[in-house]
Order: sequence, then structure tokens, then C-alpha cells
Amino acid sequence: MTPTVFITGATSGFGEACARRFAAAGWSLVLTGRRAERLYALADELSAHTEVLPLVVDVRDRAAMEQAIGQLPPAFSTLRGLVNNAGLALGTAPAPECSLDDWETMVDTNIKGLLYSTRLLLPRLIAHGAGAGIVNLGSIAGNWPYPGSHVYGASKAFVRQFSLNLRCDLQGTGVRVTNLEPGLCESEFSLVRFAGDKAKYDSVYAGAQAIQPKDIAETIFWLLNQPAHININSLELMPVSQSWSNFAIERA
Ligand code: NDP
Ligand code: 8X3
Repeated sequence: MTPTVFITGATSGFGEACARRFAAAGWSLVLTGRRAERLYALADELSAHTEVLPLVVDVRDRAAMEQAIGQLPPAFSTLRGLVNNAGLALGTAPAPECSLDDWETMVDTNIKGLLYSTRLLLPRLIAHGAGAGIVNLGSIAGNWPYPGSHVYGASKAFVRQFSLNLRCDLQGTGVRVTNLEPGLCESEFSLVRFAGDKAKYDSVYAGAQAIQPKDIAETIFWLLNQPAHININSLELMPVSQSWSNFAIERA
């Protein structure tokens, strides 16, 4: 049977690269995103290689998610993979200067959106059984604190713990769960974070040899193709150019 992967946030970055990687291997795809034009263009292109179902849906909209997933055609009644990728960071200002709207958007997308897709798709993953897997996009920001990370990092810490907890509840179903925790990766992520400021975007990646979306796609493809008896619980990766820095001390 042709395996199917459901990828949230396939209109750019990791999600788009994943769609291309899985399509190249002949997997059927369900792709989501809000930017309809981009999503349909990608689906059209990849349809030459495999079956692709584009779903224009905002992961924050629970009713829309329920409707879109509830109406999946029978061909998608079992899923081999779910890549919970849709997500974003907004800003790097210190907490006292942040907008509550931005904080809510991160919680609604990175936490609640991921919960909706997970809960709504679990029956299809369980129906597949052995070999099925969920890859959640965590981040190094969920593992390590840094200034300006506040709600973004906390949302990814939620994703990490939710991923580990899910494993407990999925014991016996054959469904695997991995929390993938990348560091610096070059994508529109930083354009979104800096509200479209290209100069700031460029300064984040200048000379850093950041990880590329296709590197992440290759990692996710590898994760979902591990032997069915193996679960990679979490996987943190950084570009070689990135490491840790010292603790901050305010001196009198
Ligand atoms: P991009 O900005 O390139 O892609 C984000 C994707 O998420 C887009 O396809 C976007 O689609 C989708 N998305 C955002 N909000 C929503 C929403 N409300 N409903 C549906 N889709 C949404 O970023 P990346 O590919 O870099 O990031 C993907 C994931 O990886 C995120 O969860 C991010 O936090 C995480 N990550 C990124 C890192 C990096 O350095 N780039 C490092 C570690 C983790 P659309 O706008 O069309 O809806
Ligand atoms: C994105 C990585 O370091 O910008 O999740 O938070 S970082």
C-alpha cells in the first residue's frame, strides 16, 4: 500500500521541503497551509509524481480543522506519517515589551493547532498501526532558554513534553512519536519573526551556514523510515556554526 503523510504548514520552509522529499519517494501527501495560491501550486507540481490533497486551513481554527480532516476521502483513512510542522515565532523583544496578541498567536498555532491535528488524526495513525509515526517540530528553544524566546520557547517546551507523554499513551498501537528539535535553520521563519524585515533576516543567517529546509526534510524522511520497532524519542540538531554561550550575570 502506498504510504501517506499528512504535513501541516507545507507552503514554505520545512513543510514544503518535506512535501518534495516524500513525493520523490512516492508517498501520497495531504498538505495544509493558509496561503492557498502557494499550496495549490505545490500540489499541482507534485501531482505529476504522486497523489496530493491540498487543504487550505488555519491550524488555529478548530472547527475548520475538524471539518477538513473529517472530510478526508477514504483513500486517506490510514496515515503512515503526520508531520506537525506549522508554527511560528513572533518577535524577540523582551517580555515586558511584547504584545499579548503575538503571545496568543504563538500559543494558538504552536500548541493548540498541533493538538488539533494530532487528536483529529490519531485514529488514522492507529488504524495504520506498526510503522506509523508522528514527527513534531519542537526546537532548541524548547530545551534551552535565551533572551526574547519567552512564549515561543515555552510553546516548544510544551511540544516536547506532549510528544514524550503521547508515547506513553500510544504504547501498544505501534505509532511512534518524535520531537525534532532543530537549531538555526534558514527559512521564512525569520522573516515572519521579524515582521518581514529583510535586513534583520539577513543578519540572522549571515556567514552562519545555517541548516537548510531540505536537510530537515531528509531528517524527517529518515525518522519516518526507521524500522517499525524503533522510536527516536527526540532529536536535537544544530548547524556546526552554532553552540551554547555563557550565562548572563548582572553586576552591581
Ligand atoms: P516557515 O515560516 O518557512 O514555515 C511555516 C509554515 O507554517 C508555513 O507553511 C505556514 O503556512 C505554516 N503556518 C504558520 N501558521 C499557520 C497557521 N495558523 N495555520 C496553518 N499553517 C500555518 O518556517 P519553518 O519551515 O522554518 O518552520 C516550520 C516549523 O519548524 C515551525 O514549527 C518552527 O517553529 C519550527 N522550527 C523552525 C526553526 C528555524 O530556525 N527555521 C528551528 C526550529 C524549529 P501559511 O503561512 O501558508 O499558513
Ligand atoms: C527556531 C530556533 O533558536 O531561533 O526554533 O529559537 S531559535
